[in-house]
Amino acid sequence: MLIIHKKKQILKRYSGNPIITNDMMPFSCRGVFNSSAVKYKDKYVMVLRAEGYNLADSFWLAHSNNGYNWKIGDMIPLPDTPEYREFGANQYDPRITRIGNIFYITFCVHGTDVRMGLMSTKDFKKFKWEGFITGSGFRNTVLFPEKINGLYTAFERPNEMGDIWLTQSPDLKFWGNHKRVLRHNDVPWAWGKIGPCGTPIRTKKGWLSLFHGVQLVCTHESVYHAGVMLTDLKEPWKLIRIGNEPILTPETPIEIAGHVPTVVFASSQIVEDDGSVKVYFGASDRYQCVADTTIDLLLEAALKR
Ligand code: BMA
Repeated sequence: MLIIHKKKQILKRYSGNPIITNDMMPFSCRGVFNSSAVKYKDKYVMVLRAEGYNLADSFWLAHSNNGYNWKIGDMIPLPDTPEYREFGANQYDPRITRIGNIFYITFCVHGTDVRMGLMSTKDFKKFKWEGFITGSGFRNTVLFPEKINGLYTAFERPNEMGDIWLTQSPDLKFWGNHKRVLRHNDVPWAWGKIGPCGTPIRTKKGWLSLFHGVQLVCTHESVYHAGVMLTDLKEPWKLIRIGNEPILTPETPIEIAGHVPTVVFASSQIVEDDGSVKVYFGASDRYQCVADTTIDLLLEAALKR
C-alpha cells in the first residue's frame, strides 16, 4: 500500500551547525563527528570522536553551558592493558549512558575485527577501563539508563548481519538473554545495515530509541539516515513500532559532501526537563552537529508516521 505522510518537521537542525569542527582541535585533526553528549552537574559534556589525518581516532572532552557552544577539553586516555593493545588498532563511536552516578562509555574497538569496549567515569576526570563487553563481530552497543528486571540491558548490532539485538547482564561482564529486536529488512527506508544510536529514553509509551539505517544506492554509496523506534518498557526486546520514514536524512551541504558523503549519524540525545530533546549527530564523518526536537514529536514519528 502506498503511504503518503503529511509534511511535518520532526527534527530542526541548529542554525549554528556544525557545532564542532576539526579546526577547533589542538592536534592535526581531519574531523570531529559521531560524538556523545550528556548533562553533568547542570552543564553539558561531550566525548568527541576526533580523527587524525593518519585516520587514528582519539576521544576528547568538550564542555558547554548550553549544549550548542562548545569548548574543547582534554584528551581521554585510552585503556592501556595488554589485552586492549593486542586487539585494538583504533576506537570510535563513543556512547555515554548514565546509570546512577556512573557514566558508562561504550565504544567500538577496531583491530582485525571489531568489538565493544566499556569505560566508566564519575567525574569526567578519571576514567576506568571496564573491559570488553562483546566478543569479536559486534558494534554499536548502547546501554539502557537503568537495570531492567535486575539486569543491565543493552542494544547491540552484530557487525555483519545488520539487525538490532538486545542483551542483558548481571554485572556488565557476562552477557546473555540475547533477543532480536528489529530486522534490517523490516525498515522500509533502509535495506542495508541498521544499528542503535544513543541511550534509549524511558517514556510512558515505551522505550524510545533512535537508530541508524543504511540505504544502499546503485552508485555504490551508503546513505545513512536516522529513524525512531519504540519498544516495550518491561520487555524491551518487544518492538512496538518503528516510524516508517526517517527523522533525519542527509540534506545540507555538509551532510552530503564531507569525508564520507551522504551520512548523518545520530549518536546521542539529551532530554531536557521540559521535554525538549537535543539530538547530536555526525555529518559526513567530518563535522559534529545538533538538532532540536521534543519527546512528543519523536513519539509521533514512532507511532503515527
Ligand atoms: C559506520 C561507522 C560510523 C560511520 C559510518 C559511515 O560503520 O563507522 O562511525 O559514520 O560507518 O562511514
